Amino acid sequence: MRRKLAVCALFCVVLAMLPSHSASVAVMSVDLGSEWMKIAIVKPGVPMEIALNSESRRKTPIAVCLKETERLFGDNALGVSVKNPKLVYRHLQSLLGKKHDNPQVGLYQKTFPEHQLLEDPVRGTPYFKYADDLNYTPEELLGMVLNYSRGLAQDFAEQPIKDAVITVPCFFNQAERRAVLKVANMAGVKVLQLINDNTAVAINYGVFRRKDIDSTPKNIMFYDMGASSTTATIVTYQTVKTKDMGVQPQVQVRGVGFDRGLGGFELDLRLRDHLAKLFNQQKKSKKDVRENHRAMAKLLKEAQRLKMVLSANAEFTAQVEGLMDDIDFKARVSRVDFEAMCADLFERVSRPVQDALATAEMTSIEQVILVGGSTRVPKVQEVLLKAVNKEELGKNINADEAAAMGAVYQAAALSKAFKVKPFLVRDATVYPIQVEFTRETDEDGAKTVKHNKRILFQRMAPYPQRKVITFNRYTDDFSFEINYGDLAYLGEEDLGVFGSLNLTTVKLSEVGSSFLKHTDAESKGIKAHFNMDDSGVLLLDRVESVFETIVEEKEEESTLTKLGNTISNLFGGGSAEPSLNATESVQEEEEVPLEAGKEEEEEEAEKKKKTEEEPEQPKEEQEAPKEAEGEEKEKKPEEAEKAPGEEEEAGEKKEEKTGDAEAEKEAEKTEQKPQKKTKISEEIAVELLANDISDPTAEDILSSNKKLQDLTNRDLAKQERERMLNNLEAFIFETQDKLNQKEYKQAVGEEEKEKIVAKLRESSEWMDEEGYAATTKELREKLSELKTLCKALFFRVDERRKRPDRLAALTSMLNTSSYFLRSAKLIPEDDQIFTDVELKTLEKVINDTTTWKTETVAEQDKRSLAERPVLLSKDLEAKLALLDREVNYLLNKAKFAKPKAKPKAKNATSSSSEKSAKANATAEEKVIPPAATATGEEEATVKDSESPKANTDNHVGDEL
Ligand SMILES: *[C@@H]1O[C@H](CO)[C@@H](O)[C@H](O)[C@H]1NC(C)=O
Ligand SMILES: *[C@@H]1O[C@H](CO)[C@@H](O)[C@H](O)[C@H]1NC(C)=O
Ligand SMILES: *[C@@H]1O[C@H](CO)[C@@H](O)[C@H](O)[C@H]1NC(C)=O
Ligand SMILES: CC(=O)N[C@H]1CO[C@H](CO)[C@@H](O)[C@@H]1O
Repeated sequence: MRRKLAVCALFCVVLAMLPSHSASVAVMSVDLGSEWMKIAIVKPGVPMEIALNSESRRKTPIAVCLKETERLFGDNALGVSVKNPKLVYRHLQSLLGKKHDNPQVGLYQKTFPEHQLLEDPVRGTPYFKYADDLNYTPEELLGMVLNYSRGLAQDFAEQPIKDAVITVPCFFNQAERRAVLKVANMAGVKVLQLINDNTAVAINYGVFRRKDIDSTPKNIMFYDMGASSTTATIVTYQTVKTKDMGVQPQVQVRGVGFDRGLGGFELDLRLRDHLAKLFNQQKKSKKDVRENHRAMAKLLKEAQRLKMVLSANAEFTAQVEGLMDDIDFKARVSRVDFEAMCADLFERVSRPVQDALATAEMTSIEQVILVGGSTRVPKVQEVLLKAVNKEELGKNINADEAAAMGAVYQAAALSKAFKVKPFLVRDATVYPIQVEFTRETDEDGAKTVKHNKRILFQRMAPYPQRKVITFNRYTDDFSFEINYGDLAYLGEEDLGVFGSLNLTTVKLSEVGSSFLKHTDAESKGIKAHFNMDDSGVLLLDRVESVFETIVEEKEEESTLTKLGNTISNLFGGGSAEPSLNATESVQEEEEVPLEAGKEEEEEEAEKKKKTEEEPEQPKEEQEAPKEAEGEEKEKKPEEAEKAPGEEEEAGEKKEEKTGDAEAEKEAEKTEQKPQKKTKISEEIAVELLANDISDPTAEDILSSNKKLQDLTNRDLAKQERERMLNNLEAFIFETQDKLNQKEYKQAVGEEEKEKIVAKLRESSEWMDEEGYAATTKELREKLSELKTLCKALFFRVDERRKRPDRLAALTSMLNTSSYFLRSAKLIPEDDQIFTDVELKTLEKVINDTTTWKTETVAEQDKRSLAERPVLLSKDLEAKLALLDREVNYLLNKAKFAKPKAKPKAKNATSSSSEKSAKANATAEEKVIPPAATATGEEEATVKDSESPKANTDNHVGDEL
């Protein structure tokens, strides 16, 4: 704890919690790899920690074992994979967002032949056939794992957690990102953000080096080789000026290179296959070991160990006992052998570096930092060192945990429950996205079809970012396509894995009716508002048909403006907006707070980038705008068709200003002063058709959720049964043991003992014979029966244990109170602060308590230990409390009493009957009720005619 606080103070990472949040404020991150996941949490007072799993380990295998009666996760699931590989599902990441015919799905099937992957007839996606009538999608299986990760985080944080930042590989495309969001949805996890894993690493690196970041850009490459893929990411650290937060450090992703298939697991598989070959060569069995799934699973496990050992040693003997048909396997493998069989893989190490440099348009970087477990392989480092042309590689971050830690920092920043020092993050889109549309034109009576493309997001365009595209030539319903841009740089193999190059068909309706509604207004085009959100997911926020009217009367103008604004506000609310794919976290309008001050720079950067890249994409970039401008000028007087124009905006706030096209600016120049314009916006209905991977239907989602919930309930029921079984076993055992202890022997009656012993024996036999098949209910009833039978005995023993202490306390209290009473009575009448009633009341309590004590102790002494006691601990406690209250009340009165100036009216003392005395005694007396002292009040006059005790919360007056 102290260490944690020290860490907190040192880095000031999470400064404080806002008081408005009380209940569940902890947030988590999951670094969701293909083989492992690492979980981190932040909760108030405990900033940024890796959550240990139930085996107290810092990383957990991504695996789920579906047994007939229960599920196992993590290491437990992996343990089963050697004995029964068919039950264990892992490496699920590569199946997300893919069609069944994707090469990666084929590769998966080849790697895990024990599983059967079939094709969903509607979506074309793969699913696992588990049993005749039971299938699981990769999303469902990963959803189970993610839900399990949440459980681990909650156990570690000791509070419920819902919000998470989840890492994804930077090369994940739209379908793959949406698939992860679906997984999270099934797991009941609210995604604050999907973050690219290297970006999370870069945040972690930067956050702990804030002081070193200044206005001079520093370029750093993170080279991450994980289990199944490799990425190289170049980022720039630099301080930037923001509008709201002053100068703050920022990390911007500048270049990305990756290899989807290069990773440690491929090395493992090569080693496994090598071991299989060696075993077959040894000819100890007639069968081919490669046909035996279980043997191959054992070899894979040994291969993974072998790889690790060969990172440190030049040679090692792999061995597996009883590999197949009770035949042991043993073979020596050298590092040289290993490097030879993976030579082609090691050759691929440098490509991501070159790609990252090329996309960043850099030739060198300051430092290369290693991330990911597989960078520990010596050959990888050797090749990499050459590729980056450096003296050494940076190993100064925790290669395994940096991503989880960076992601949880981001989670804290996004959750609003924590105050986090701003650290601005600008990620980059790895794949360009464009809008395409065709239009029929009628030129000289000849119909021609024109195909148009507009780049929406360039390759490496920063995000989160909003963009608007304006269609100026449409007056009726139309549709357009959202597709990926030119991905030729990916190469054939990656393109095969990438899947569909087409994203979404957007069908607009009510365009025509919007024009009919505003025949007297000038159309400013159909504006489609896009948002590349924090998670790198493209959303179509809304589409509007914008008109402008020219109004002379000021009054009328303002009402119209109001109306227009109201409408756009309604549409801008974002609640029921059509979207390509919505995550809860991205729809808030006030998002991107960190980016607020960056609009101008962002725009400039955009322009710069554009001009730089223009030569690469001459057709899309240069032709279209020219054509648009040209036509626009020509046709303007006629107010007929307008050319589709493109505009971009850097942030939400720019929208109002830049929302109006260039044409408008020109119009303003010519006819400016006298008239004012009013913008009217009509929402356009949008229908979205997915062309990559269609979303599961509402029924699919319901059925998935139910499937997962049923399994969770089953697991919980099983846990509950096990708990009950343990409780019953423990109770029987403990009670048998107790009956041999002196305390219990003394307290138990003969008959009672016989009964209990008999029942225990019976229960014990029942447990042996039927207990292991018994239901939770039966177990619970059995336990309850036993408890009832033993209740009286346990009570007696317990009472006897407690009695001496309680009795001594009461005796001591009686002594003190009596002493206090005697002293109080000795106060001379003139100085007396206590009324007669008060003193009498105390005396009576003392008398009564003494009497009760004497009588009850005498009664108790007559009883044997096996009889129900009469001197009960709860009664002793009650008497003690009563005396304590009475004495305290008087002590308090004494403490705040003022010396008497004059004897008061005699009425009070002269009365002999208690009741009348009570009625008058306290009138106009100055009393501070005990309750008031706590609040620091000086005095309070009690005008109540009843007992002064009635005025105190914790003072029960005279019920005795
Ligand atoms: C993808 O989009 C392009 C351009 O809109 C279109 O020509 C092509 O037919 C589409 N491909 C598929 C498979 O839908
Ligand atoms: C308390 O007991 C004493 C002595 O037994 C007796 O004199 C006194 O009157 C009793 N007081 C009350 C209030 O019962
Ligand atoms: C004293 O008693 C008399 C008569 O019973 C009453 O009028 C008077 O108000 C009392 N004084 C006080 C201070 O209670
Ligand atoms: C599959 C999925 O998450 N679809 C969502 C897409 O966006 C709409 C609009 O917010 C949601 O209602 C869907 O659930």
